[in-house]
Amino acid sequence: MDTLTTLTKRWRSEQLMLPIWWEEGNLYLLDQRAFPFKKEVIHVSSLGILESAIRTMQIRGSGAIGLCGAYGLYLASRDEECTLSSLSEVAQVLISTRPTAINLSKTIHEILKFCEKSDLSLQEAIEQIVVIVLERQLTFERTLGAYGASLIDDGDSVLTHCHSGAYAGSGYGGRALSVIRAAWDMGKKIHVYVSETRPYLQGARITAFELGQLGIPCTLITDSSAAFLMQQGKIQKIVVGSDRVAGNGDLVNKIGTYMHALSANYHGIPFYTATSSHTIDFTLQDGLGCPIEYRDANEVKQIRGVPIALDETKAIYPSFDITPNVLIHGIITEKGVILAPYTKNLQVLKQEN
Ligand code: RUB
Repeated sequence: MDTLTTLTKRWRSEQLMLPIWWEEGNLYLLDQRAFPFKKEVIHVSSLGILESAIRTMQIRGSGAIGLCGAYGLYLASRDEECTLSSLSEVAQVLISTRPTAINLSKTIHEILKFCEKSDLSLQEAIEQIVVIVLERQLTFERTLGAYGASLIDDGDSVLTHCHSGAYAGSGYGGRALSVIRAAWDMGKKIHVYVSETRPYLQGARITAFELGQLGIPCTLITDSSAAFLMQQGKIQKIVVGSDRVAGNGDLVNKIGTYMHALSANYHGIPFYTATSSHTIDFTLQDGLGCPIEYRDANEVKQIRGVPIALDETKAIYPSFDITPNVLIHGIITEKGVILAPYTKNLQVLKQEN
């Protein structure tokens, strides 16, 4: 079995685009706030640096922050005085950094549970389970990508929102871009519309950049252009990622997702979310029960530090929204494409949780 060091080496040789990695005894991540103009590497020499990187969205995306939780526990376990109880405290701090994407808390709880049962030392146990978590996530991305690609036709223009790609996941394609990447690799001549995703601009800064690196043709649009392009017959499919999916199939994802789903529904365009079993929250009967993160409203009043509104202007910044299951054509997972009725059909993923 790989260690974290050998896993990174192997993944590098597979040309994966890693958002966070372990190398020569140190943890590193790419500062996604610097994209697309610079690739700035942050040396994560302490838990405080990691915690702040998640809170300030130097690293973001549901899959990637789940991996941050895993690496954070590993970092903590390298302290000789680390115990299961001090690890639980670290876990609480990490979980508190971002409330909506469920991968963070689920991954952390899975690791703590594994450690409680393991006969290995805490550090060895955590390294073993972190490698398992990383490998599994990459496998999920590739598998769900292949299932999702079957829904995309040659010649389609696909709209995606926010950034659900390699840098938001383990390094292959996250979720939505795994589908797009797999379709492209199958030889389907597709084109991607990328909505910019105000205010952090994940679409403009990261999705367009990543698609460019893969050589997949894409066009950047403002978030508000999507309905018009659908009306003009320019968009054939919509594929987005997922921060959490409730047991009934309601989707919690980046703010603006709901608006795209409503437009798609009106125009009869299939709207899909790509996800995996560890993002389904079976404790949530519907999406309305999901905690929605509100971020600093000042981010709405500026674009990359440049003010666009008066200081006294009031703003609000809900970071995620809830798309009701009736607007979702299918849920792409590592076990195939799940169709409605979701409460019943998602059960196939339950044992994975
Ligand atoms: C990220 C976001 C992405 C999801 C889905 O939000 O909403 O659409 O994480 O991507 P933020 P994936 O940028 O605020 O973290 O399903 O691939 O994780």
